[in-house]
Amino acid sequence: MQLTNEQIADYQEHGFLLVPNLIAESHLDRFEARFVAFATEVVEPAPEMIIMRDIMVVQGAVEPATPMHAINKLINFEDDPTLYGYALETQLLACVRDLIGAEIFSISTNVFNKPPGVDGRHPLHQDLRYFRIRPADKIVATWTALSTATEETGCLAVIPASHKGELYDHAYPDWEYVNAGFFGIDAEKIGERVHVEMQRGDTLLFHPLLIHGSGRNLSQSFRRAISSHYASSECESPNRDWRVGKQARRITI
Ligand SMILES: O=C(O)CCC(=O)C(=O)O
Repeated sequence: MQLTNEQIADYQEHGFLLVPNLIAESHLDRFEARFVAFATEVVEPAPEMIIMRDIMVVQGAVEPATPMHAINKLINFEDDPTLYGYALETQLLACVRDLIGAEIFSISTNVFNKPPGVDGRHPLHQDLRYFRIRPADKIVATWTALSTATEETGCLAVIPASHKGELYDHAYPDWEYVNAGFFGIDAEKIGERVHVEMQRGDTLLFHPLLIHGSGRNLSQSFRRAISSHYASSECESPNRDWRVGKQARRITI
């Protein structure tokens, strides 16, 4: 076991758990360098990988200072052994298995890049909105800071214990610039948000019903994170078998 019984109880009570210093510095360097290589087109994207540009850049509202200032995220890195090394990190898998059981699949992967100079907010949302598999309690997200994440740089904000509620309707927020797929909920009445400040290498584990989002990056540096979702092999989906989906990978180590 990687997590203590107290940590597991904490996760179950609040819907999230911060595990400090989980991933080695040298591994973070490797993931970040690989991400930059993809984002700057030094390396061809792996199959299925998508590199997304910030909406303000796409619409010409800001001129990115460097190519990295144009990118908001990279998704689907399952076919890149370097980045996917994140999803196979020993300590990370141990935490995930402590929360959802031994037989697991990774089901989605992301690198989040929040550059300075753009809006870049991620509205409050629940990740279950993006998944058809259930039960929710057998799915967990991992989000590891690749840079210091503070309120100033646009760290994650969560509504503690909101995972005990329902899956809310999601829609694009009424903001001038919203990145593609960044759906949100009207969470004002649901609870107080708490900012989760993190150091590089810290990992947040969170439940797919936990309401969370992130603010603007008001600093001069990038706020980056690498993330994966995992589901127990016990999960089911309504139509086709999710286990043979393009992004699903059985974890065999
Ligand atoms: O990294 C961010 O700013 C947002 C991440 C997020 O919302 C998520 O992992 O679901």
